[in-house]
Amino acid sequence: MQRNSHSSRRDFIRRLAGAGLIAGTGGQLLRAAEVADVTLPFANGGRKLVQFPGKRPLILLTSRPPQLETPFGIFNDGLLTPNDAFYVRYHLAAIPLSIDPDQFRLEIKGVVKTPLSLSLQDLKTQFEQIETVAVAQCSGNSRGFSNPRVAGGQLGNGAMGNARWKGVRLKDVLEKAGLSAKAKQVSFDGLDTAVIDKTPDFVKPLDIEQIMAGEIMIAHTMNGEDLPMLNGFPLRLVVPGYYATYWVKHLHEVTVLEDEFEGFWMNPAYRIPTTGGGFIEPGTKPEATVPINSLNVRSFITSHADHDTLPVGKPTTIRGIAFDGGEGIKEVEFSADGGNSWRSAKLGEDLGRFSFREWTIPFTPSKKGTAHWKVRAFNRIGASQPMEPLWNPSGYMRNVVETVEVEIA
Ligand SMILES: Nc1nc2c(c(=O)[nH]1)N[C@H]1C(S)=C(S)[C@@H](COP(=O)(O)O)O[C@H]1N2
Ligand SMILES: [Mo]
Repeated sequence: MQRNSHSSRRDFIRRLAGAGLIAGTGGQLLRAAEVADVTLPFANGGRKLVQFPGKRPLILLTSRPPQLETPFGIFNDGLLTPNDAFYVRYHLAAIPLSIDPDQFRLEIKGVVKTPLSLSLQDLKTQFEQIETVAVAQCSGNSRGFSNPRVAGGQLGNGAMGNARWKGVRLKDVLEKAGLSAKAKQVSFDGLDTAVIDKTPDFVKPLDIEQIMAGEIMIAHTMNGEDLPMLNGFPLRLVVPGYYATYWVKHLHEVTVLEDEFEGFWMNPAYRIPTTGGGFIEPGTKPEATVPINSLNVRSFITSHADHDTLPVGKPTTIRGIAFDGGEGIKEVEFSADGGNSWRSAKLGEDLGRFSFREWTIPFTPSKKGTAHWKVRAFNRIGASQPMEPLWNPSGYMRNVVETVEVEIA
């Protein structure tokens, strides 16, 4: 839908006109068309494929606020997730549906020497432009597979995506405003708001030290186009290697703080147990928690899905993706026999340590029957994935070694 900021806004509004199903968002109406039924592979996994403005048909979790998951097959089409296929997650029902890019301003305030009010033009002309390919993954991606089941959006594996983000360093913008020596954290607020007063506004903070490392970006461009409206037009925070809960969309207020930020979306929400890589004994309560932070290691087979049938004796190529929180993927192994024996896969093009990494392996099925294919990845510091699923009460950070069950005929 994006050609430039103006036409993207017009297109968005025009597309609202012709559609079917109404997905209310606060005061305004967002219309989306129901396309088909799909089933995710867990109890109550029946879903609709629904087409929202600027999006191809995606798996509907909730319409108010919009929560859409990417159909898994799309991850086999290429390493970058197309903008119109990228998942959507909001917490608050009053989301912006049209934003005038000429009027839009990003405010930098709090303990700074000079508060700034930056237009999109200012951001694109006054600061060095940088690019990073990075995976955005929801903390609760794959939550629907949790056993015992847990509360929260029952997501399959499609609440993730990999994009080439372009924008400016958050660090550069803060330095232009002039940081106080007392600065401890920075908080980020987007234009979406709650419909009910009692619901806390979605605000997330990050530590100054992390920001000063220079990787965190205020992004205005995604895969060469304006951000889609539903993915945060016109600006979003990109925090490479961190769960997407920190990647604040429609970012319009950046506040430098002397104290630690305290808010609902940091506590009690989005916390993980301090022990066991964020996991505890299934069904128990954590003794202590910390805010969720870096992505753990994951890998998937994308070329084949459960119940695919393959002819015995015929060579094929198995393909997939792997990623982690930024150490970088070092090795991917594939097992055709349920994890008894493993072979190294070939890694594809390296788009950077925060990106999906492609892997492929040639394989010829040698005997008929049901086969359990598995894949596991290792990062550069030797971290990998558990053979059995691990658990926490919020269903965050699932990274079990995935299995695809195929029939060799
Ligand atoms: N303004 C705003 N930003 C937000 C959120 C939100 O509710 N509002 N949700 C966060 C969460 S939990 C996720 S997983 C990602 C989803 O990004 P996407 O919709 O572009 O896929 O946005 C993050 N940024
Ligand atoms: Mo999320």
